[in-house]
Amino acid sequence: MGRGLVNRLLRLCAVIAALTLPGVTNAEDGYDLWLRYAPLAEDRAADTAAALGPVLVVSAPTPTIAAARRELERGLAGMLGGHRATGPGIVLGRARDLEGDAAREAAPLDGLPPGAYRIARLADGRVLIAGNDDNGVLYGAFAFLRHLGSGEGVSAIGGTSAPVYPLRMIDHWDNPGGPVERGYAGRSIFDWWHLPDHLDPRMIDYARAEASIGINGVVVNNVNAKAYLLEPRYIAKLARLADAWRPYGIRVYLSARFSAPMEIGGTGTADPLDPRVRAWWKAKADQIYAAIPDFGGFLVKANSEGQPGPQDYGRTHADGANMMAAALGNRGVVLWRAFVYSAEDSTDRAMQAYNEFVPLGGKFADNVILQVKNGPIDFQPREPFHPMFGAMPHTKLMLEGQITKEYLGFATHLAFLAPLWKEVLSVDTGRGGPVAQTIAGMAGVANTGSDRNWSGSHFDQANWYALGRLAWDPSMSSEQIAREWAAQTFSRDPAFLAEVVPMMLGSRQAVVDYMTPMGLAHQMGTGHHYGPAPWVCDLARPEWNPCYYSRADVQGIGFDRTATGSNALAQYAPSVASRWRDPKAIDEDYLLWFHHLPWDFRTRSGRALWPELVHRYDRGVAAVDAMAAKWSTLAPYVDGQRFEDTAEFLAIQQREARWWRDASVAYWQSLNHLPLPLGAAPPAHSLEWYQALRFPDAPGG
Ligand code: GCW
Repeated sequence: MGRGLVNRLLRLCAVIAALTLPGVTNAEDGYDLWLRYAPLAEDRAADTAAALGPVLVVSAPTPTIAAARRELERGLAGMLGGHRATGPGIVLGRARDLEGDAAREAAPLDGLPPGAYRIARLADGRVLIAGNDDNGVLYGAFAFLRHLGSGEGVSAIGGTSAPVYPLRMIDHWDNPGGPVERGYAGRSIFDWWHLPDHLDPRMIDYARAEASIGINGVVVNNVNAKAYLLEPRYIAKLARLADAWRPYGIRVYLSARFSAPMEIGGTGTADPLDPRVRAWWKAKADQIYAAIPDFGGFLVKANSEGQPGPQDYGRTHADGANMMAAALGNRGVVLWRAFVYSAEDSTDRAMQAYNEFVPLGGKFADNVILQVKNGPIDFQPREPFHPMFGAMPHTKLMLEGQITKEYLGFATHLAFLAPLWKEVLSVDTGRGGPVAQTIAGMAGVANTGSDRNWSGSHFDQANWYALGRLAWDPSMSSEQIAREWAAQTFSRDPAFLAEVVPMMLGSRQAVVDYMTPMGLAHQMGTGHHYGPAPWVCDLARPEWNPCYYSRADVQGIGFDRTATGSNALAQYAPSVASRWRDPKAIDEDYLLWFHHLPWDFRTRSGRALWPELVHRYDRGVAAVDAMAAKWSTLAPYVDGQRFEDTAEFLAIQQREARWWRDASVAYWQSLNHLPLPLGAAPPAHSLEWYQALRFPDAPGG
């Protein structure tokens, strides 16, 4: 019997078992995300109902406080099931509006940043949810529901929490016509056509989801931006969204095309030092602020991948960013992307952003923040941290992560990304502490779309969730994030969590192993980035080719970024570079990122490099098989629809992990002519078979 059939039978048995168990609803489509507010277990619901009473709002009912109250009522109604809350009430309000015992309990909020909240039990048994501003009240309400929803009892819930970063953003790469660049969850959720006259109610659910994880800024359009989004008709549409999201603490931002003054303003140039251009941006900003008084600002991709920018006029990135920052003044910020690499420059691509920006350190206006991808190339399954972090102490930087899985199997592969971001946030830059301490905020490239489940897969919702939680508190562990997400999204049953949390935590490493083990990168298919294509070596620009990154030949594999090669290593602090300089001492997860090595190089396992690579590919494939097997046992805890959706995706992932492994192994073998290590399975097909595959329908392009 084939593996596929066995898996299907196992799943069928599991579904039948689930249908016979009480308490598991049979079909959920994932629309409710982690805000399902599923009923608590019977005795917990009874206890909770006895411990909680009506919501008593002590502050003026601003739209934000009203939203907090509505959410609490909705969440409690769901989680208490048929029980009525008959205990002491829930006091909800801003710290400064509280009196007596409640005011004393809220004192720890003093001096904390906007958005901070405190949850406490008052002497009379009431629960206090206090914020130091309206948004803090809202975040506190969501936090209280999150704790309950994760399975904690009322008496265990309490404490103070404040966001670590003021900027907690989601960047949409949505094109106004509907397609989403690198989007794998359907079309854009923004209905520009019907705006401003009609607001899709989904926009409110969207705002609830963002607020529940602390997101406070949303860029609504692709960084490969169209100028016309800055035209008055679009400003009116954006204003409607801003009005709808304001109660949820969300400010709207626009990706701005640098050449907009030429394209829609008739300035004839976009030179940032030209007075007409400066006046145009100033007038544009004024026009936007007249419609959206709390407009967040502009996100700009300039002089990168064909986008216009200040260098078209011989000016620097600082000239361009500062010009736009001056137009915004103290009303907003310019998020200037550091993802630049030049069409002409033959320098190692991994070094170009650092070379471009670090000399400009300290030259950016106060309201400019450089948005830097987590690694120096491009959202690969694993990269070392970007060397710009810590290298520009006089300029603000924020970290950009990619929630949408452009290079990690699209929405189909199960890969929980908190460990990827944590790896970067917690690494010591050698220049003023870990990355988390060198940044002013975090942004995540969205994975939302028109799919009912928002994210294209149920488990990809976890990545959206994780980005927000880490932007609130980068010290949270991946384990804690996975646990609270899974409890709210699927089931609070400890037996379920004991299985699903470790599965999530290991999932990203599995992708690294079957796609690009040991520091390999960018081996994906041209353009769409779907599937393996390590053999591609004939594209116009060197750094578009997978072979540019692998440098594989008959002798060896890997990119020499030490002093004998590109010396990208020199962009890191000496303490970091010294950890990575020696191929015998480097963390082998980065081995081939920094070193070109012979196929017989002895790795730490004792195996030579070639068998070690094959071992890692196999380990990745085995990990996916294990995930699928594990999931097949979890049907009793999950509704039928989401169980089956996930099972089918895991089956695809099993197939595609093998494809990645086999195609890669076949290609490396065609170069090194080495036999497979003992016991390793030969690729299922010839190299030519893999090379002939075409994917005209791959999404996200
Ligand atoms: O990862 C690459 C993507 C492009 C994207 C670019 C960027 C929006 O392949 O689709 O463009 O990065 O981050 O600007």
